[in-house]
Amino acid sequence: MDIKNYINGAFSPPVADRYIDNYNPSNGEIYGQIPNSDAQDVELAYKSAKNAFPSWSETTIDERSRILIKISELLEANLQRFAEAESKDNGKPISLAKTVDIPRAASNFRFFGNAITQFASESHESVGINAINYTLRQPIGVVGCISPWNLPLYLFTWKIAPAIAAGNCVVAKPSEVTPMTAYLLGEICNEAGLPKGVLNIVHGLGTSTGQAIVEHPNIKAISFTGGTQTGAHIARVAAPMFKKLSLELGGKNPNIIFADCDYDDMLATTVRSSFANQGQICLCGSRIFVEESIYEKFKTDFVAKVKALKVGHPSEKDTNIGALVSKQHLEKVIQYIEIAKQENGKILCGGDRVTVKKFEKGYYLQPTVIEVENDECRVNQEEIFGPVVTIMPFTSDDEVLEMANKVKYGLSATLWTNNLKRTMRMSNELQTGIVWVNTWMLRDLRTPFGGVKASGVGREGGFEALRFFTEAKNVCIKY
Ligand code: TXE
Repeated sequence: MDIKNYINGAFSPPVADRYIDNYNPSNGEIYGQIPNSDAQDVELAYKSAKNAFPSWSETTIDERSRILIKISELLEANLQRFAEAESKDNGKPISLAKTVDIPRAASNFRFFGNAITQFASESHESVGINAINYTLRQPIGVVGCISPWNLPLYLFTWKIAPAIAAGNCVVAKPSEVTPMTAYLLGEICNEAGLPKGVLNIVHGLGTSTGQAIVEHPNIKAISFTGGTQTGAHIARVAAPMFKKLSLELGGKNPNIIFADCDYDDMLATTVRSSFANQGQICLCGSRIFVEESIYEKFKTDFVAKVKALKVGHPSEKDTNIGALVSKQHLEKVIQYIEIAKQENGKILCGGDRVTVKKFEKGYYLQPTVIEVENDECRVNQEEIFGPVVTIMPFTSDDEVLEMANKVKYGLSATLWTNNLKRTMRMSNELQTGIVWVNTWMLRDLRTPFGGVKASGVGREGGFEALRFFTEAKNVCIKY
């Protein structure tokens, strides 16, 4: 299926008529073409957004809210179709797309459709000098949203929904690796009555389409989720133009397991936090630290559970692990398994490609558990972003805290313990934007989401996102 750009409410081919192949990771075959848009297409998208802005920014909150909630309902009504498209484009099990990706994309629109009706700003009375200050929260204008391939529609809408709820118009680019559900979203927006030009979607490579969005002098804010290197590059390009930036980047998250935890719950959740979405979630707990007294037991139980996971075609109901997103990504992950071996890492299970019958060219890999000797080896420090985790024992709170913090990333951490004192100390001292205690990826969309250190700058979610997508203006009236 070939796809087109969505500009000013219409579907159009790229001006230069250049395309890139779209692969189905489950069988390695090309199944469509996507536009490789350039600066001319981005300019068209920008103009359409700019023209829509005066009217959209003056549209009542009730009306914006109504349209966002309508988009949410239409996504829910099209759940099966969107889940199939997401699974085919990305390689993820259809069961996951159906229970997580698409419902969550719908929630994003519903959530921000509601949140905007509650968003308020402050006023400050300057007592004794007869002055009152109030803050306006004005939409920025035209903003850029650039998203990755791991949770395609889920992360795309996580940016777009707050941007348009706050009254902005958007030029958005999904990952060129997984463009399909973003393409389908255009139809839904038209059906929901979103005015033309409020959302424009341009497809293409990061280095051409994405770069043109970031370089555009009048796209005043960029919300980006993707790799840390790309984030650093975007920051360099955007800084001289003083753009507002929200960057959600990589992670290398510790999963810290104490002997006093609820063992069965921890074990089942740890399988998920290690391998959900083939390990391709920035929140996956890819470094597992286990208290020495339960280390051997955990190792045996965990490896047994991981070996029981079924790697298979994404459309099959009992598949736990689908295909990795692309050939290049599969090769990158395999390379890390080789690095682990050179570093004396012990492969406890997995490590090899899987051939799925009838889909021999698909990008399948066994879920892999590597026992490492020290926490400073490369596989324990660098983001692999695949179905690969490391495990090692620890003996004290101080030791594990130090190891947990000794990486360049700081997105999230998971803690398994029933000790309150320990919970409080650890969650205060872990250098991450998110700490989960006795759970993983339990999301409340009102909470701030994002990381510290090389995991990015800024926070998404709730009012944080609405603050990002608005400019605060103070008005001071003397009376
Ligand atoms: O991401 P990129 P890649 C990590 C993960 C992965 C690595 C690289 O470790 O292996 O990043 O993945 C667009 N100007 N994460 O290379 O390139 C690109 O087109 C503007 C973590 O696939 O960062 C896509 O839409 N845009 C992560 C988006 O950026 C540019 C999720 C992300 O792609 C651009 C994905 C440019 N110059 C990967 N270059 C997470 N935090 O969840 C690329 N893009």
